Amino acid sequence: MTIEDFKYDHPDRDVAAFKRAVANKLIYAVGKDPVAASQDDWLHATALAVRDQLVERWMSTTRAQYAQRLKRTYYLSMEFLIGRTFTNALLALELYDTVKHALADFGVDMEQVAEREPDAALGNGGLGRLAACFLDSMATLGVPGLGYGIRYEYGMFRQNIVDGQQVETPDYWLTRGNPWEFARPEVRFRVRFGGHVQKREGKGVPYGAARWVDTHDVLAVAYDTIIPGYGTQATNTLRLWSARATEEIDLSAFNRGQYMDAVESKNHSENVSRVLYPDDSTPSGRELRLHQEYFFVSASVQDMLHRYLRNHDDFDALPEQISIHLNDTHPVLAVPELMRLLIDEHDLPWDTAWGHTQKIFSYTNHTLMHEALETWPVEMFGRILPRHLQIVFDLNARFLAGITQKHGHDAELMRRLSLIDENGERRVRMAYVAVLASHSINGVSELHSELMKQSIFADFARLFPERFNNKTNGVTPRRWLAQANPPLAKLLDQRIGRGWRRDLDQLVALRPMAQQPAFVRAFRHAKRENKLRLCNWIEQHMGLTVDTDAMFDVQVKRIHEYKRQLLNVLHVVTRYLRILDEPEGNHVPRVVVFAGKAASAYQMAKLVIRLINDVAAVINNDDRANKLLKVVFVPNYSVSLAELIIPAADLSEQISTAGTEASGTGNMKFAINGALTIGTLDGANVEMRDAVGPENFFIFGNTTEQVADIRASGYRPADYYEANLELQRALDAIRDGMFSHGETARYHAIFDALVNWGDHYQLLADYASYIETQERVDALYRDPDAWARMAILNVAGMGKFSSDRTIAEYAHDIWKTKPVSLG
Ligand code: 26V
Repeated sequence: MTIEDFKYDHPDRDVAAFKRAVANKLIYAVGKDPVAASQDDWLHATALAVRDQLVERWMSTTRAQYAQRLKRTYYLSMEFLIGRTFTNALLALELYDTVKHALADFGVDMEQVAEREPDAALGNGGLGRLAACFLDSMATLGVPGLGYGIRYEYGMFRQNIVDGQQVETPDYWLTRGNPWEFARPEVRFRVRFGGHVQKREGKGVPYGAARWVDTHDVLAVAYDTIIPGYGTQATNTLRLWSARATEEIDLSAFNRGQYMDAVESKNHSENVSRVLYPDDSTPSGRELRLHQEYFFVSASVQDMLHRYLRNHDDFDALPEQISIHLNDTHPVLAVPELMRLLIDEHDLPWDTAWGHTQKIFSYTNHTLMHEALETWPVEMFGRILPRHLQIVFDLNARFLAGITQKHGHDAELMRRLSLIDENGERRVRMAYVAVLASHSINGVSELHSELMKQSIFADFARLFPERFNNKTNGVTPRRWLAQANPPLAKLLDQRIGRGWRRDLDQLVALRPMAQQPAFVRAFRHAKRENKLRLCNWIEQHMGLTVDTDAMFDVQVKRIHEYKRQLLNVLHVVTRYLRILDEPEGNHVPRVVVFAGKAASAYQMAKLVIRLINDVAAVINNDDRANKLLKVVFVPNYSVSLAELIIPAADLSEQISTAGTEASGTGNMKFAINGALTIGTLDGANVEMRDAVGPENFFIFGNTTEQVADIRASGYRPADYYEANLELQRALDAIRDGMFSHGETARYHAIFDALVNWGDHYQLLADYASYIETQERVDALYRDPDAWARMAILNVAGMGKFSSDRTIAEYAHDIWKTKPVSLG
């Protein structure tokens, strides 16, 4: 049979055809009588019908990639923070109105149904969401590739706020099944752990080759999701691995009558893909995490080689055919895994394998925070992955020998460059393995890429300057503008056409419109609609009434000391005290919105959440102030909530200590949606300010250099506390129980961290500048048209911050991939 003879029902796209498709899915796939169908059933049926529309694109993309023998990029990431898929797919397929009408004919409200979809929250924050934006852009640009990750059964925990405090509950997102994925039970690879290593010798066996024996094995089973491109037939694939026991149950144990033991060991193997680690600040050091990392990269690399070998019979062309990108160090084990497979299983000599490896790998660093840099104890590494430890040791020995040859013996330099940290318990430095193995190492903003070369990778940047480069992050305008902000998207379509979805630079056409009163009015109207939508949500879900005309001042992101939510709180408290001082004063009304999760073991971050909620409770219930100031902590921040909150913001808070936020991507999402930014010269804020003009951007605080100088010359936060009476009052109010019913112990740790224990992130040093800048923000807000004009100029300048631009740079500079061409 040829493909031409293969007949099937091509899914039509009109309302009638779509109604039939949904009806068929409801009955034959979901198995529900329409009279008994719930909203979840309708969602499931509709999702399956929508997915059908993606399959042909997917198959023709894959076929074309093969036919054109294109180089593929494999994007390895422990996290993909996808969020919902339904609305995104409808927009990509331009089926939104069709499906809405089809469902309306069944008496089903599409928007309500869409709200039922659980987020795929397979990530912590910035790094995971970036991976999701990149998949979208790769599909849209036709970059041949695949995202590889883990199909966690439990995603990011759900955050409940109980008595003002964070309480975590598990996020079992697969309860009702996942209509978007294709299970591929036949695509499975054996992943081995433990055991020991034997030498292999003999004819044709390369020097150093080994056999890895007596291992505990787990199977990795593939699940594929189609990632649609926008304005193209091209798609991308996200392949996630799920752990299965190698045997259904251990029969020998079973026969001995130890039924529970047998089943338990099966469960144990399958734990590998059970749960996302919800900490993005400190590596847990837990063995399960190392198992997860190796599990998914081993399956992925085996899968790549398997695909390559389908149309090659040696490895000569491997570097021209594949490129592997490491999203931070979490997938770095792919390096020794590729080496192991090439040498031990395919008999390549070490030097050939290493030459290929260095051409294939590239690596992105996402944080300079020392405590976030991954290292694994040599003891644990060797116990779980004995062969990989040998390979890392060999790499290290060869690397350091080469250095000695070139630069002479320098013990101090060796100590600094070694892949093994020998200070105290010996540990493998994963970032160094990544740097050594990669031909490209990039940071995620200009500032961060520079700091990376001066700090954590200083020695390597001197050795291999040509490897280091910058790729400033971006966000997908499909989700973060077209989907999240229908009122603004519609206005843009009317005034500048629809092209901005695929070419965000077209937003510059808005620049002259900032001077057109009619456009300014329409722009303000769109913002107001988004604010109303958020007001309604807050009213319904939190029972709080907020004023739509107040300035919506928003900080939503993970809770971290370096992101300085506390600085924001200090401003809120200062504002509150000013209102109490001068009830009749001319205050600009504000609604200050926070949202974000704290890692469950991060006590200080959790205390910050509690403080925000306590401050909110006091201010919101104080009739002297609550017309002018409200504080809202939106629980359980997620991609879906970001899509609701960000378009409603007037002011975006990007206030990390300069030099600490690698890039930020929330900052971009806000500006694209017409918020003004108050921020430090940190991460991508610097480039955003340059893109929109400094006169349209509220910068405050010390620069990276000033922060470093202050630290070096002995920072004394108590001096700032003594000198600034308003700061002192705000801090004293927190310390003395104004927000904790007079309970003075509750926030002592916060007061002390700032005033007495060194204020590591220099909040007090930036406080005065922050407050003064907030006053300028207020002044502008008093002139709503002037505010809107500036916001328009921000939107107009954001073209650079599309992830399409970022991915085009990766593809051109690093991966050297050509887009697929679809007839
Ligand atoms: C770090 C760690 C460290 C130990 C193990 C578990 C774990 C899991 C996740 C992470 C990620 C931290 C790095 C991160 O998310 N960086 C953020 O990356 C964004 C995308 O490049 C960037 O915009 C943010 O500034 C940066 O904080």
